[in-house]
Amino acid sequence: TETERTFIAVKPDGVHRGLVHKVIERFENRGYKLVGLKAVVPSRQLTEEHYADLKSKPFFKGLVDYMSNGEAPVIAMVWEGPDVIKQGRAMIGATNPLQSAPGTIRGEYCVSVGRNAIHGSDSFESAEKEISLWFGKAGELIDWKRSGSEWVIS
Ligand code: DAT
Ligand code: MG
Repeated sequence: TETERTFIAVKPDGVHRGLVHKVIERFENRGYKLVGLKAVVPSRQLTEEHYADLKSKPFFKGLVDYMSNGEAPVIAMVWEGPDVIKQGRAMIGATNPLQSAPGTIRGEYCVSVGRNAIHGSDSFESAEKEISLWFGKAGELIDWKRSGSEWVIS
């Protein structure tokens, strides 16, 4: 739907590498609306919940360490607009950057699955779960109308 929302996060490697503005630029240019944004050093518990479906994977501990060690924050965002969950995943590219198409964020900026710079919700259910996990407090998400949105969404 037009008011569909997804959780997008620039991971610590992407923050170190100065990619925050590149990510925002792509979503903003396309016409999506930013309804939440913050820098967070996630606790291990938050990170483990976020990646709960990967708990049994051999890389899980390393993944949680790197997300939550505080060497850089995670830049957490919620973006809204038509089909944004699926389109956001397409804009990000395949999990393994060596399989990410040129033109996608990972396909432009990354070469390693353990340093793939960005997260995006992979389904409606994940988006709901991740948005409430990272932006659970009242007032953290803003309902607003982008000026000129009638020239972007008909
Ligand atoms: P995605 O981030 O594309 O949704 P995922 O949910 O399967 O991918 O995995 C979450 C993150 O875990 C991924 O962005 C990077 C890390 N990861 C996945 N597979 C990995 C692997 N084989 N080795 C190291 N890290 C991996
Ligand atoms: Mg995933």
